[in-house]
Amino acid sequence: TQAPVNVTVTGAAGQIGYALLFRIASGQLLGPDTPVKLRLLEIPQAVKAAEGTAMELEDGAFPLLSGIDIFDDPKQAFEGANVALLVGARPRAKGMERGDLLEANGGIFKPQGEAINAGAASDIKVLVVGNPANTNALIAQAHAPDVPADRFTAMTRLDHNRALAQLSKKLGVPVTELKKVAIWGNHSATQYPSIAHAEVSGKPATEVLTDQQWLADDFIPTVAKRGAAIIEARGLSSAASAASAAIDHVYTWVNGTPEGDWTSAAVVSDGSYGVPEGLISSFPVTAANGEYKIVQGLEIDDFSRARIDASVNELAEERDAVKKLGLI
Ligand code: NAX
Repeated sequence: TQAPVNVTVTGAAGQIGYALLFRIASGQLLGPDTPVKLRLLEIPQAVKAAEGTAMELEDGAFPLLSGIDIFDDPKQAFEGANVALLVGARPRAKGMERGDLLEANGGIFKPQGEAINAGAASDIKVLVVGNPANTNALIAQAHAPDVPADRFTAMTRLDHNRALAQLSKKLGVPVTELKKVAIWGNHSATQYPSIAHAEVSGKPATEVLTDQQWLADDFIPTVAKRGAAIIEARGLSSAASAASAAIDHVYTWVNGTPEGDWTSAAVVSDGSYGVPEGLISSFPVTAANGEYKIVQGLEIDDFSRARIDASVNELAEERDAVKKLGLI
C-alpha cells in the first residue's frame, strides 16, 4: 500500500471544515487507494472544537484515515504537507472596509505562505477557499518564493458547479450532457460565468440557448449571487457545496480532466487572454499529470471581453491594495 498523503486543512473547526474533513477521510479527495493523514490548523480558541471534529472523524473508522494531528501553529501544520486546503479566513465584519478585510486576511495568509515555503513537501498543492480567495492565494504565494507559483490556486469550482446546475435546470438535461462551461475572473459578484464555448450534448450551447436575455439577466447574476441566496435561505453561508467543490478541485488537479472537457479554477495568470501576469484569476483549465493548464486559443467575443475585463480589473485593484499595505 501507498504511504499516506499529508493533507493540511485550515479552519478545520468551521462549517466548511466540518463537511470537508469527512469527505477527505472517506477517500474522495485523492481516490480510494490513497491513505491520508490529516493535519488540522485552527486558531487557539477553536482548537477544542477541532478536537471535537477529530473525535467524530475517529468514530467514522475510515479505512483510509491514517492519523489526525491538530495545531495552532502554521509552521507545524504545514510541515510535510502534500495538499493544503486553506479554508480559514477572516470574514467581513459590519462596517469593515475592503482595506481592513484585506489587511486582516494578510495577517493570516502571509504567515501561512511562509510556513508552506519553509516546510511543505516538494509536491505541495495549495487550494485557497477562504475569501477573498483569489487575493488570499496571491498573498500566500508571494510569501512562498521557493514553491513554484502554479502550486497556488483559489477556488471557483463552486461557481463552476453552480453554473452547470443552473444550465442543467434550464435545459432539462443532466449535468453530464454539459461541457466547457467556464468561470472567468474573481470569485466575487463580478465573476463571469460563460457558456460562450459550452456544449450541450455535443452541440454549441449558444445554438441551444438563444435567449440572450436569460443569459445576461438571469444565468450570470444567479450564479454570481448564489452565495448570497444561500445565506438568505439557510441563514448560514454555503458549506457542504463549498466542501464538495474543494474536493472536486483537488481531485481533478490530481487525476486530470476528462478528454474533451475542462473545468474552472483560479490559477496564476501567464498573461493569457490579457489577464495581467501574476494575478490569480479564474480561467477554463484542463488538468493532466498533476498540473492545471489554462485552455489556450479561445476566441473571446465582445460580450465576454467586457465581463472578463471588469472582473480582472477588480483583481488588479485588490492586488494594488495589498501591495500598498505591504502584504505582497
Ligand atoms: P467558518 O467561520 O464556519 O469557519 C472558519 C474557521 O476558520 C473558523 O473555525 C476559524 O476559527 C478558522 N480560522 C480563522 N482564522 C484562522 C487561521 N489564521 N488559521 C486557521 N484557522 C483559522 O467559515 P466557513 O463557512 O467554513 O467558510 C470559510 C471560508 O470559506 C470563508 O472565508 C468563506 O467566505 C469562504 N467561502 C469560499 C467559497 C469559495 O467558493 N471560494 C464558498 C464558500 C465560502 O463562502
